[in-house]
Amino acid sequence: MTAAANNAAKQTVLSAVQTTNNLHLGNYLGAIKNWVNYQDTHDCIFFAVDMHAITMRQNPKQLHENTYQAIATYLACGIDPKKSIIFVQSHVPAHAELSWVLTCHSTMGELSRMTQFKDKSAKNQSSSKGEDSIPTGIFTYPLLMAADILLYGTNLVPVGEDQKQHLELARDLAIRMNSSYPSDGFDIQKVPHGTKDPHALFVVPEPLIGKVGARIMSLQNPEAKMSKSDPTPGGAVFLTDSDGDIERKFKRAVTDSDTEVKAESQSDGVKNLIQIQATVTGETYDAVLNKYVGRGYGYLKVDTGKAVASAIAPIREKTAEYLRDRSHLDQVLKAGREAATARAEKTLNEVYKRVGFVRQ
Ligand code: AQP
Repeated sequence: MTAAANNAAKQTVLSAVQTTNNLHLGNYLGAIKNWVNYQDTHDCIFFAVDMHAITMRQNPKQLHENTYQAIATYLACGIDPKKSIIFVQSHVPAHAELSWVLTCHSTMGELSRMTQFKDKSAKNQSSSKGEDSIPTGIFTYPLLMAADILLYGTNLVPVGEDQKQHLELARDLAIRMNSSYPSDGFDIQKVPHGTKDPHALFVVPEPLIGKVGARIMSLQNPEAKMSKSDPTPGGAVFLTDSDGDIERKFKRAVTDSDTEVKAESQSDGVKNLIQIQATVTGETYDAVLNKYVGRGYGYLKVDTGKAVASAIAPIREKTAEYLRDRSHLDQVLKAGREAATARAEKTLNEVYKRVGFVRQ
């Protein structure tokens, strides 16, 4: 059965977080909090992406620890191995294998147009070494991401604004491969325009926009998204931070040169604080805004810090508990690896067969 045919009653949702550092408030509010809700309505696949993480040089011990930390955090946030497939990307070799096939079906031009490649390579480019300082993995990263998605017959991919272009590439590749490699007896050239191969190789994935926390910004540079690799101290609130650290980070959050909250317009820093408080408490943006209009920024910072600290505390405690029992985490990962491998290998076999590789 091809991945396309493997579309059971529920639609498949797939998402992941890179293991470049501990997870932060943006990962929780923008991604994992939504994943928890999808579990009751969708066929869910969530994994930790260690292979993407090494596109930038990582400390091996730290990467190893971050990977367990990510899986423990998923469980602590409510991702349930009985409802979802949970695994580590490098445990399923089909990701790297399909990525190579996709590499051979993409062009330098389309990868060069990826804005994340342009941004990350600009950051990485030292004046003395030029292009020699840009890891090739940053360039080919979207192809591994396309493989992650296409292996599982994914219908829906929860994506942030910054990942939309990569999803678009995954869609283009799925369409290109479906038309280049139709199923036996289905000649795409000889059928009426627009006819769909009922046994298409890949499902063409769609973006899924989450209900909450679309984009959480850095507390120190509110024009940039909160990021694991942000070097500015206090910019990111990690899910491992103590209550005291969280409250301190919010007290020091950058706002603007005004002193009090205005009803008519808010700076990026103030908007971010309101958005975070609203997402954490479940209130609307306007309801939070109305509580602070005419009051000093300090009140908004303190209350938001407290709200975030009380939302994160149970996650931090449960994560630490899961991390104390590595053999349980390993069992969860083994079951996840087996379930993911079974699905991924079906797709990969079909891909290899259709491109003409000899199968044994
Ligand atoms: N600031 C954010 N606000 C809302 N959602 C966010 N996500 C990440 N940052 C925010 C969402 O979390 C999921 C996993 O993202 P990721 O960690 O794999 O990669 P990223 O988007 O590149 O996150 P970082 O923290 O910026 O990682 P580094 O610094 O390692 O590159 C995605 O769904 C993402 O939208």
